Amino acid sequence: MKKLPKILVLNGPNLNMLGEREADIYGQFKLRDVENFCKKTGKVLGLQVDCRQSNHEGELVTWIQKSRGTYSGIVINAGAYTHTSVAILDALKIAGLPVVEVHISNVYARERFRHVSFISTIAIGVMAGFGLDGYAYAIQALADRMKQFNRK
Ligand code: CA2
Repeated sequence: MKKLPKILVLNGPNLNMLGEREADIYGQFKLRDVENFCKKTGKVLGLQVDCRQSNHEGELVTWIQKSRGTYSGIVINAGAYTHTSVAILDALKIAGLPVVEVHISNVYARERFRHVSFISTIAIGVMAGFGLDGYAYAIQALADRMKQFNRK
């Protein structure tokens, strides 16, 4: 059987707490729902989606470093590390894969410190404010980009 292209979906700190608090900002769904939704979206698009979450910057960095050669693209909601982590930015640069940044909330309608993103400087695009759907849009964007590149 032909192997499907693989997409890595990464979630950062505190996203394991989804559905437990701040439902007004982040909705009522849980991380498990995000991951199942991403896998389902991938299946429809002919992609294998692997999902990981960590509260640790270094663990995220290691997974990103190792993604090269295995994955065709990365969807990342780095949580608060979005606004602080040069280490995650550098790892994404090293991996050299197309990246789509996701935020469940509209970070641009929130505190100013959330308007800054290290990741968006190298992302092909950013989905913010679309809740759970933002992950599906991000996977779709990677699938479209892969099709475009394979045509060339
Ligand atoms: O909107 C997003 O997806 C964020 O990446 C979420 C991060 C936040 O620091 C970013 O500025 C925007 C925080 C995730 C915290 O998740 C929680 C889940 C349940 C209860 C409380 C926080």
